[in-house]
Amino acid sequence: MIKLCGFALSNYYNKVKFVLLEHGIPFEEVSVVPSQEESMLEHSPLGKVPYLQTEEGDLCESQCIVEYLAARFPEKGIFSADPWQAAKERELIMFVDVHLELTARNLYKEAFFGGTVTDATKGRVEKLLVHHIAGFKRIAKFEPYLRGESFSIADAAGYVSLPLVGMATQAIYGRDFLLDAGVDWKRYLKAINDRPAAQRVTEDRKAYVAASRAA
Ligand SMILES: N[C@@H](CCC(=O)N[C@@H](CS)C(=O)NCC(=O)O)C(=O)O
Repeated sequence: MIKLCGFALSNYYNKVKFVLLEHGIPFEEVSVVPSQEESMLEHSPLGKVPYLQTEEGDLCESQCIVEYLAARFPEKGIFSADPWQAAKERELIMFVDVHLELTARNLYKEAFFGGTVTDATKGRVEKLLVHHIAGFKRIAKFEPYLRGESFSIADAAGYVSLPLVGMATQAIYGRDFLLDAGVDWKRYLKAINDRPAAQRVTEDRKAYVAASRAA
């Protein structure tokens, strides 16, 4: 059986978990935290999560994992069958993962983990994020889903990462760049929260946070 390795606070772990749950693909969760230990790097070359353990070996990078799942389980229809629709889903995922989340990630140390980020970083991230969010707005529909009236694979990425972009910018700049740009990610989350797969991802994340606080 496929093993998904990582932890429930990780947005990229949750992106893959959402896809597995949404499509009823059997999997086991294995609790792994990022590290630079050789024993970790043997599985995930940058020491990041998630990674997948399959009968054939390990695979890292959430989007590569999603693509693998789509190819291995074609009957699940993880991407739209229409090539254009599927390409537009991939385009949105790229915007969320790379242009928005990866840019905002430069702020997390101070926004979420009690560290500090230089003013130079804050200035650079602000310029980039404002630009990237404006671009994202041109292609994301929010009607109520990213691609329009129907849920798509792009929403697995949006669900787990848009809140981080909003919360990180709120924490660092005192204003939520997404809300400021008219991207109502809170309303968006409510639409996705109807889905049992989303509910499970969120419940597990909250349980993880509660357990960490109690420890
Ligand atoms: N591009 C990677 C990003 C994965 C990633 O950044 N994971 C975080 C947890 S959410 C991590 O392992 N961070 C530890 C590190 O960067 O060393 C993916 O899509 O899987």
